[in-house]
Parts: sequence; structure tokens; C-alpha cells
Amino acid sequence: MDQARNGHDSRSIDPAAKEMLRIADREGYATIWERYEQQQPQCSYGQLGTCCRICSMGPCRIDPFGDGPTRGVCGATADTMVARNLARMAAVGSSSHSDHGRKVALLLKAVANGSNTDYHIADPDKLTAVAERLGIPTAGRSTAEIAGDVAAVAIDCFGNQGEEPIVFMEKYMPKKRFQRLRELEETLYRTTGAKTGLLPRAIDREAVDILHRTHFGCDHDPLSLVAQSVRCSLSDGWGGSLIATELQDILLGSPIIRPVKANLGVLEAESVNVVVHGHEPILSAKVVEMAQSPECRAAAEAVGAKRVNVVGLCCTGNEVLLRQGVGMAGNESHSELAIMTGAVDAMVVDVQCIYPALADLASCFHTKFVTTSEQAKIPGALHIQFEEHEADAIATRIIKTAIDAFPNRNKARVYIPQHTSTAIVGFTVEEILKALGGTPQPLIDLIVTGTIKGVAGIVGCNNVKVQQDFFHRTLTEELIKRDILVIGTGCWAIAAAKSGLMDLPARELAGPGLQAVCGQLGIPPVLHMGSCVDCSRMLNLAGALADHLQVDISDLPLVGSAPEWTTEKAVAIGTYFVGSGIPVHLWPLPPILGGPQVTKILTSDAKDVLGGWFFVEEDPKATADRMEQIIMERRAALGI
Ligand code: SF4
Ligand code: MSK
Repeated sequence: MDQARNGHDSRSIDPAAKEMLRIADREGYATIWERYEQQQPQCSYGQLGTCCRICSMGPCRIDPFGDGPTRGVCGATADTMVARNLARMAAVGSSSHSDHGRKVALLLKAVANGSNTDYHIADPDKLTAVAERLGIPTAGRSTAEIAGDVAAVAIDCFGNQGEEPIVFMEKYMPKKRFQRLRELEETLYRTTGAKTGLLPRAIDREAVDILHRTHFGCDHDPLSLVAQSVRCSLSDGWGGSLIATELQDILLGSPIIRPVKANLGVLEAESVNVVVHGHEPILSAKVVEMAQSPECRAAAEAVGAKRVNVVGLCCTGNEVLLRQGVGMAGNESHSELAIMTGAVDAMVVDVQCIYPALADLASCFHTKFVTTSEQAKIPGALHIQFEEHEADAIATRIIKTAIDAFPNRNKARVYIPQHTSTAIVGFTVEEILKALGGTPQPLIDLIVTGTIKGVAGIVGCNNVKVQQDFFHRTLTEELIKRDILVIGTGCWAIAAAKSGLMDLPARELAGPGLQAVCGQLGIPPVLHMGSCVDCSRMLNLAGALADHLQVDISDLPLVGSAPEWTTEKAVAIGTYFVGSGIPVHLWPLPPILGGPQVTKILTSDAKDVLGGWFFVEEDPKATADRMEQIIMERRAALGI
């Protein structure tokens, strides 16, 4: 495969990735890009969403261009198939985030009742703020009592069997949005005579509801299936993800604005390198902490290493980057490339976004590939089971595994591309408000005067179908040039960090208004808000603006994008943005285009009903044009 010519590589725009891909080509290491080529041509029924294998009379497929049957064996239409497939994606994505949130809630309960002593309440102020928001009394009560009550409310959001909306959503969602969804439910009942819920009743219940209604012979109505996808996704954004973010801040500390380094150059030739990869910082934060212990430092020195250097990948990397200032090795498509440096002594993974191919690749090196979760076992990996109540001991054992591997490193094979960028990170809602003097009013004033036209939230992954980071970077540059402040999370945030867009000099790339604001506040034009679950921070920022102005989120000049999306979690995020009233751009194409009715609901009807909708566009500049146009239309509607 010759994808690299004259410095151009159709696989990635990242300079470190390009160097590593030259090594991969030379040495014959398999990568996602090579396996993608081997998968061609990919199934067009799958791409359009019109295949169904829900029952054993299938699999059935419908050619949307009219060749062949127009219904599955049971009579299901293309729209039913597309809507059911989409609903299942939303359920899986929501469940992944929410199950992560559940574990944090259970840990908070264990810390509160004293059964876990490896963790503690790291941010009592945040605990008080969350408790007050939930209506939990705080005056004269101990931290443990308050934490116990917060944990109980969070845990109840997962399994409550009542019909009322989940408490976290009720207390956090801006009032006008909550009212709109409630009125919409009532209108749909009145006009159709059928119940169509939008406000989630319990986090687990909405995902189970989708598994039930997409069982053979249940819900075949595309609108009903899309509505439940929205409800389930809202239970993620305003439920599971929100709980994960808020409770992690309480247990692990709230992020502060700080500089970090990003890209493969954070690996150190003379140190034991441990890469943490996945999503749940309950483990990775401990690995970072225990790497500094006298025991681990002495063990590293004993094998001739300078120190234990823990660096991050993907979202668990984002979590430790924000809270502990840990260097960021890269985003999703960097995971194989990191191992190929030959300098990674252990890659420690928890859950989500971990290629199974990493186990094979690690076996070509001295690298220990360590799985830790009962939910993410990978053949060929070394499994060290993580238990929260023995976190210190297990994290130490993991680090010692890396230290033991260090002497086996073949120095002749080590190549660390010397690329890093500085990124100023940690822009939580609290930190943004602090920078603004404690209220959203200065940001609102800047938007009203047009100094900043609006805010774009960008999220999501790398996708082998898009040149790595190209869409992320080009779209972000285009938006800031137009005086649109860009905020975001996940692998997009890592792409922006690697490309220098989160460093102060990047303000030179911004339009005059945004440039002046960045100069005044001493911030970059592109703000890192965290990991995938921290998309809830973006919802909270939108909610703070909406409540301050007493409007709905859908009235604000806000727009979203997932320009290199890959996972089912991205489907859930995009859908809860839409359900919260924010228009969302997607690329690559979502697997819905084979269902004309579903496509119309999501790209057109949703606009009037929810105030948020999806649109697809493959060109970054055209995407920025459309996002700017939406922002300008919303400004005009507000009379600004
Ligand atoms: Fe075919 Fe219907 Fe079974 Fe799907 S549920 S596989 S469309 S028969
Ligand atoms: S890690 S969901 S590839 S952003 Fe959150 Fe990156 Fe997408 Fe996973």
C-alpha cells in the first residue's frame, strides 16, 4: 500500500502519525488503514442502514433504489429497519456512557459509607454545589453524609421504576427545554392518541426499552423509534454522562486550567512509559498517582529508568490530562502508532474504543498490553483485574509490570517522533465562569455585540474513512476565523491539542473579535472541555446561558459537529444534542439514508419539533459555512 508520497499521507495530517506510518509501511505492521483497504468494498446495505438480522427468518435487506423486495420477510420496511438499527446504536452508546457513570456513583457511595478507603472526596466544594443543585441539605452535615445522599440520588436515576423524569435531568436541564419536551410529549399524545415519551424515566430503563421495542414484532413506527432514541440519548447526556462528570470531579478533583503537552513526543526514551487508554479515570487516575509513589520510583530506578512516565490516549487520557496534567500521546488512531514506537512498556486499557488488534501488535514488541475490566477482555492481553477497593495495590502491580518489561525493550527499535504541542486545557463550566468573573453575562454580552458570533461544540473520534484529524483541524480553523468560539471534547479535543489550536498563539488564527477576547482573557480560541462523558459540561454551559437569558437552548446561537465520528456513543451524543435543541453536523454518513422517512425526521422535521436536527456534509469549509449560517439565523431570531 503506498499512501505516503512527497510528504503527503492520505491517512493522517498529524506529523507524528506520518512518521510512524512510514515505519509501519517499512516494517509491515498491520494498521486500521490497511485492514480498511482489505474490507473494500464495504456493504452498501449496511452503509444505508437497510439490513436487518433481528430474527432468524432473516437476514433481510432492502435495496432503497427499488431493485428487489421492498419489505423484509416479516413485512418490515426500509424505514423500520433503519429506525430500529439507529435506536440500537443509541441504546448501546448511551449504555456505555451511563454504565461508566454508574460505577462512579457506586464508588461515591462506598467512599461515603467508608467501605472504600483508597479514594476520598477530593473536591468538597463541588460536592456541596452538586448537592445544592439536587436539593440535598448541606448545612451542618458531614461530607460523608452529603456524599451518601448525592450517591443515592445518582444511583436512583439508574433504576427508579416510577414514571417521572430522572432527578439529575430535572435539576440540571434548563427550564424552558424541560417544559418544551414535556409539552411535546403531551401534544403527541393528544394528536395521535398514542404515548410517545421524550423525558427519560430511568437511565437503565430507556436502554432496556429500546432492546424490548426493537425485538421481533414490536415497534415498527419510525417516528416512535426515533423518539425513543432521543429519550434514551437524553438519559445519557443529562443522566449517565452528567453523573460521571459531576461525581468524578467530586472524587478525583475538578479540573483547572493548565498547560499540557500533546502528541507522541510525550513518550520518554529513558523512562518506563505507561500508556493509559480507554475511558474510566477511576483506574487511570490511580495509575498516575501510584507512579509517583516512592515504591514505584525506586523500582524504576533499580532497572535503570529515569522515572515512570504515565501518558494518556483517548478519553481516559483526557481525564488524567485535565485533572493531573498528564501528557497526551494521542487520539484513537494513534493507539497502534504509540505501540510501534517500541518505547511503550505497558498499555493499560479499561473500556471503550480499544482496538483488539493492539494485543497482536504489542506481541511484536516487549510491550505488555494489560486489560483490566471484566467488560473489555481481549485475547492475547495480560488481564489484571481492577477492583476499586484495592485500587492502590492493583495500580502499583500494573506499574511494576511495566517496570519489569522495561529491561526487555529493544533500544535499536525505539523511535519516538519528536512532536509535541502545548495545549491550555481544563475549561470546565466552573473554570469558564471563574474566568468571566463568576457569571455568564460577559460571554452573553460578547455574543450580543457580535464580538463572538456564537459557539460551536465539536466532539467525536477519528474514523479511518477520514484523513486523521483533517476534518477536525480544518473545520475548527474555519470556525474560529469567523469569530465562532469552539469548545469540545473527546478525540476532537486531542486533535486540536496536537495541532496547536489550544495554545495561546492560536488566537492569531481567529477573527478579530475572538482574537481580542482571547487576548483579554488569556485563553486560546479553542477550549478543551474534557472526555466524551464531559459533553455534559457542554450541555451545562448551554443550560447556564439559556437559564440566565430565560430562553430555550434552541434559541441560542449554538451548533454542534461530530466530524470524524466512529462509535455508537457518538450517535448518542449527537442525538442528545439534537434533543437538547442543538443542530448537529455529522461526517461520515450515518447509516440512515436508506430510510427516507427516518432521514426526513432527523434532518428536517426535528427542526420544528425539537429545535435541533442533523445535517451531513463532507467538506469542512462547506460545513463551517452551514454552521455559521445556522448561528446567524439564530442571532437574527433573537434580534441581535
Ligand atoms: Fe427480516 Fe423481519 Fe426478521 Fe428483520 S425482523 S430479519 S426484516 S424477518
Ligand atoms: S475516545 S468515543 S473514539 S471520541 Fe472517547 Fe475518541 Fe470517539 Fe472513543
